[in-house]
Amino acid sequence: MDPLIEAPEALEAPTTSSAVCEAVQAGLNATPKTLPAWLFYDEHGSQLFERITELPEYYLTRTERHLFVEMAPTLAEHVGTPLTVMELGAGTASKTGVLLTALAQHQTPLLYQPIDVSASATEEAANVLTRLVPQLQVQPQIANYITERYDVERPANARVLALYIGSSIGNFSPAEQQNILRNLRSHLEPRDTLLLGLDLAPGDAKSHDALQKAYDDDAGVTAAFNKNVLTRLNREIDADFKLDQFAHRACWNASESRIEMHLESLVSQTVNVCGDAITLSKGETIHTENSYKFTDAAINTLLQDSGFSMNRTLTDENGWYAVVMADAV
Ligand code: AVI
Repeated sequence: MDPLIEAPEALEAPTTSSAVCEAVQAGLNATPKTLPAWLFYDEHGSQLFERITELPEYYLTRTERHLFVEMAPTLAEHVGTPLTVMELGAGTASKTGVLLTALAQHQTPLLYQPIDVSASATEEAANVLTRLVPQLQVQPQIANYITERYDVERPANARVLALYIGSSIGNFSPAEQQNILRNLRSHLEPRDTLLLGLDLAPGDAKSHDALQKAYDDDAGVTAAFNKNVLTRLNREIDADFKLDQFAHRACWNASESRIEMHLESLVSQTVNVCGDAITLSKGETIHTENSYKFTDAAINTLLQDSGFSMNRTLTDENGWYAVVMADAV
């Protein structure tokens, strides 16, 4: 497929080890040092992420699921019928079942179009969802929605409900967020609906401490998720990171409105990466992830700049997380 959005290297997993070397060396020779975010999601990293979503401190997944249960009837009424549902980065679609169950009560059959880079995750989603919602017709597309073209099928007269949930948008820079939504908008028509899940910025409702703990839990699962990128590099490109010489750090960057994850070098050391000797001083960090958090004003601006208008926002009783219904204009 043709590249669609000019994606920074950070978003695309290379397929050869020399390309991995090139991407990793570029990041580790930069100032400050960085590693690309795709490194998180090997098999073990994906399992660790699943465990993160069940942690008491990681409120995002749990809260979003509750909001879906609460809003499903209103959403079904708003979008009406005939309808088709598509989802960007659907993965195993573990939370989508709640919405599809409600929507399928108003329409049979219901066409669901998950788009994801992982064929195995999409297959699992199709199996689980069709058992849960027998009226569902699942039509998956295997594509990287950041860098590849995708299609949205529209059965006669149907409105499209586009799902982009799980706070996935938060792992992209503001420019990338806008590109993703603008590209999505180009597949939609006025009166189609976007359902967007976003994590809210700390403030009166959510303390910095609560946010910090969501990314640095007591059981150390997020620390293991972060350090797993080093294990992956040791295995895949024969690097020699010593895991006990790095510590997981999560910190709030107020001016960028994002939580950053870093790996801090606990000693002065040299690491060999693809024949390159990388030196790290004591206390120096490797920046591994950004997770942007949104104010109401930022959500409005992002939607408006991408061709949507906010219809309704649902937040949990704590005011920590938001699911936004927005109409294509
Ligand atoms: C996948 N993404 C929405 C998660 C987040 O909250 O930004 C990734 C994550 N990183 C650490 N914990 C969870």
